[in-house]
Amino acid sequence: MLAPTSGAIGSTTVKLSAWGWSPFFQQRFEQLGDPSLVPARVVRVDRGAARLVTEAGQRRATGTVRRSSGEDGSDGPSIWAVGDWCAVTPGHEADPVRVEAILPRRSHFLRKAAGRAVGAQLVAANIDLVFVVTDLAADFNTRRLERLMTLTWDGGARPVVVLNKADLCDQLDRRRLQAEAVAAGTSVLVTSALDMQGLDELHATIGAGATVAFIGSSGVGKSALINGLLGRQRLRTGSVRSRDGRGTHTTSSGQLIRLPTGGILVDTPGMREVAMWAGEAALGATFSEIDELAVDCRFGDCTHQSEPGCAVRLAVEQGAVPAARLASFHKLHRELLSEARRRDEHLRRQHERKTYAHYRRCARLKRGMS
Ligand SMILES: Nc1nc2c(ncn2[C@@H]2O[C@H](COP(=O)(O)OP(=O)(O)OP(=O)(O)O)[C@@H](O)[C@H]2O)c(=O)[nH]1
Ligand SMILES: [Zn+2]
Repeated sequence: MLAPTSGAIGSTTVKLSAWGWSPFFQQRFEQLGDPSLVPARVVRVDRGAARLVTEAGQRRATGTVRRSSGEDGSDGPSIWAVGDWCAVTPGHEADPVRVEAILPRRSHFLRKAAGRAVGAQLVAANIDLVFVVTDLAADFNTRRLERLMTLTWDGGARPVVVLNKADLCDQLDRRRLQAEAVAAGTSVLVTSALDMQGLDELHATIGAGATVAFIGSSGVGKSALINGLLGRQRLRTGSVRSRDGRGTHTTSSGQLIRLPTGGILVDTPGMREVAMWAGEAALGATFSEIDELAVDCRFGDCTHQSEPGCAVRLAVEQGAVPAARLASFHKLHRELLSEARRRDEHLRRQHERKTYAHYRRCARLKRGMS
């Protein structure tokens, strides 16, 4: 063995198994065959710089990955993300370490690259379990559940469905059955973050050393559940602002947080966009025949509703595509649009709060000076 799972290199001793180190990664690490390196996990990424946990404590890393570590000598990952396991040069507390290689990932979650860039961006790596959260009130929608579960499987992780806000629901059994019907073998948990109900089951689902994340629409109670798991106010769940009773909050940039009962939480706002992108991809994949026909629509951004020269509606008129099929395409499209709108609203409120805080600070400074 090149690296023990626990040992004292510096003054601190960290048990890496508590951070998710497992035989899978141990084996990949040993394949590198370099006794001068130690394993480390990326616990935080801020503007490209990484914080890693090693057996000797936390270390910083900047710069680039030195070499690839793909299986069979193929190219390995070259840009780190929260959750990545790496092989690094051991360093002293204040010195940054050098990341020699990123170990092959067990799972990875992508989002559309930001701004005008095209392609995918890695949001988080090596997540074992994803809690797919929906609420038992306004958000409940089995097709969305299906979509988020598929996205989780595709990323390489295992989904667990969480039906939150049980306190607001008077048809619990019906909803649970509906969810179980689409969950097909995946566990379905019922919770109320408000009443701290079902949190023990949530805890029990997370094995020691398992890395978990939460996805789901805005306002379903992900932050409230996370606060419940942490036993403290990790993410600020805002006061109720809008008339539909949804709160607001802010999260820090991507990081891993140890849960008090074992397990590691991936806390990154990027997971929100992972779900968004999956929605768009699902639309194309689920309605591939409509996607193909749309190439012949006169307008590139045709919505197949009332535009002239629409090849999709023509196909419906000619009986090549059932009208019900186009109707469900429109329905899913509307759902995705409203999810996007909710997300934009969330970002707008966040921006507003920041600006407001800035003005208050300025005003305080001015008062202090006069
Ligand atoms: N009645 C009830 N309200 C809840 C429950 N869980 C969360 N809420 C409320 O729902 C609102 C949204 O909760 P959040 O935890 O911020 O939701 P979120 O999923 O993190 O939302 P985003 O950050 O926008 O993605 C808040 O006002 C919470 O207090 C619950 O179990 N029951
Ligand atoms: Zn069209």
